Amino acid sequence: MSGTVAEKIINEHIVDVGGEIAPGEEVALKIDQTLTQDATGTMAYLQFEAIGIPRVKTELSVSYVDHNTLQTDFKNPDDHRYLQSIAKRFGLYFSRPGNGICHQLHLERFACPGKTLIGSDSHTPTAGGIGSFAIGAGGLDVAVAMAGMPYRIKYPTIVGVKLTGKLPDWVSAKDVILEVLRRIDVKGGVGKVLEYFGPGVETLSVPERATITNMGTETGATTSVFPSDEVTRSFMEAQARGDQWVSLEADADAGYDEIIEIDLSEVEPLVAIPHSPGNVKPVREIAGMEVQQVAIGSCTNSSLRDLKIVANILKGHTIADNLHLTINPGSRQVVEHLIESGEMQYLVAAGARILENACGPCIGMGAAPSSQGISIRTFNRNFEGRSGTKDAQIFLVSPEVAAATAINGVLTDPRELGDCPQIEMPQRFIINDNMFLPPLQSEQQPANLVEIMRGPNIKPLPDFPPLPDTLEGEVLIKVEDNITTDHVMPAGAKILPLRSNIPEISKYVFEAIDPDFPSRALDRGGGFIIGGENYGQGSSREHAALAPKYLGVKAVIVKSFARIHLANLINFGIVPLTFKDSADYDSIDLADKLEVIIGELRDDVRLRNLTRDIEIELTHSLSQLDAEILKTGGKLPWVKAKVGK
Ligand code: MIC
Ligand code: SF4
Repeated sequence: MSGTVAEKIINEHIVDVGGEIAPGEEVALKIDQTLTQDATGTMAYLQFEAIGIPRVKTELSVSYVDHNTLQTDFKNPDDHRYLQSIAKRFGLYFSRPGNGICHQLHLERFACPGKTLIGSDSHTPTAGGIGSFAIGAGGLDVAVAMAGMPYRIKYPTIVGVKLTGKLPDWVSAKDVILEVLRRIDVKGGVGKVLEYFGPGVETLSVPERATITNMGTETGATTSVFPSDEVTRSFMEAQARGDQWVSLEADADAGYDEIIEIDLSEVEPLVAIPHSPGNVKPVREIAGMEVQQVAIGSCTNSSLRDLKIVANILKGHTIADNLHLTINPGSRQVVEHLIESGEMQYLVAAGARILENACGPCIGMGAAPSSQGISIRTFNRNFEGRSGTKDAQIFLVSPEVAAATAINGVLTDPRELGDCPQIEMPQRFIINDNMFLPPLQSEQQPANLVEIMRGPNIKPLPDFPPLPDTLEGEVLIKVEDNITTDHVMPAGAKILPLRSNIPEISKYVFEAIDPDFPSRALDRGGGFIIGGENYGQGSSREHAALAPKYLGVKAVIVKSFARIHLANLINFGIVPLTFKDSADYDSIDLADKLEVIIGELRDDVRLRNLTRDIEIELTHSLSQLDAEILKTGGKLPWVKAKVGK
């Protein structure tokens, strides 16, 4: 059967088709690989333990540590110890802190063309750069996949992004994905896969492709994918993984549901301005703005290619007096190469602060900007407050723009710097896997003797009772469009260490918008959240569902949802409902008393606003299985019942 790359991988992995195979219909996919990171991982493995399976059933599962790397007290190191013992006990690879950022490492060492991967991190589609079908999911969905059960997605619409031409000097992969975001914005990808094709593809290396698929997440897409071609083969050979390469291209007669065309030779340096990755402008339009910080790194732009270009732009310069420059390399392999080639010296000599191989400032783990600071970052998200400084302004750019800005002290279009340095990539990467602890083989020490190390920060999961037919309570908060999971459940150095302690982390729900929310929710015995379009965009963190659940949130009623958050709400027994008529959003206010009759969640749902004495119709996108899971109280009790049988 002819098809696109995405169709080929999906069709090869379908284990169950809900109805017919058509966009929007649910299909269940066999999952070959999983990944977790530490900020979502502790919860995912607590859930995996609760399911009660003796060993992961995937081909490969990796537990990375890259988010919670500040060790200001016992909490993060205790969680890391827990993760290490879990990996040993249940048959996973463990990537030790300092090894690097999960997505960069997975691309280098494990991702394979044609394989399915789900990860408890929204930027898991980074592996799409190598031709893997890689999807971000909540931790519980990853736990369930590790237990060998399939992962359900709505069969996506496949958007073909046709690349022609070749990028000019000073323009790079980040500008390509910013161009995509400029065109389709932060919800233009919902329900879709962005599949890249055309003659421009072969001009991009695998890490450049991965920058593009990584930040496809910001469009709301289910995933993004590139074909696996000779460029992929060379990358895998250079990583000593040539034997894992397979060719994977769309057939000549494959049809895309929609097509976006990008002539790479026409792309120019772009910037996403505060506070959305979709607010994209040419750098030249706002160049000259004074900057207090430049931060280079993150899973979008921390590959060897990216840091080499930065090093060679900075060579012989000193960073401007008015700013500081931080650099987080994506992996230790990147660092080892920069040391070997001498390029690390250019970075250090220019005045860069070399931070650890981890997410770092991207998730507010240090290097917060100054008050009202302007920070130019190569990252993927510029949501308000995410940097750790509420009134900072974050601008997202390519490594070339970041380096040029670090030299000039003002936002700079790098084309002003004259000739673009040329970089040389190694034929073979330095392979040193000593920061990965491989899974125990069954003939080694029996895994069930491995002691699981639980620190006092790890609290048991809350209970999830079945849902009644009618939900009652008051409106606890009413929010606007594009609310991110960073709004619902903030991250940063202070809150992230509480990820394995739901009662504690719940105290910060909606902290930046309405700090009284947690106490009000508990006081009122729970209730409802009302929101606008694209509610829950951004991360995969299930805490944005788990913590509101703990506070008694019964349903979230909005104009539309982002994909991963919608799944997380279902997983934790919060009913996700949408207005049948968006205008009804205006007929509900804070503190209104509501009655929502959900019944078995088969059909539309009636909402009675007791305060205003009106009734409105709500609807939902729940499959029969979703409805069953919700009524049981969420996915954990549902899976436990299944495994028990
Ligand atoms: C993010 O970039 O927001 C995170 C932190 O990586 C999250 C995961 C998390 O909240 O732990 C994500 O993107 O899924
Ligand atoms: Fe880490 Fe930032 Fe990437 Fe999230 S987006 S995985 S915090 S580097």
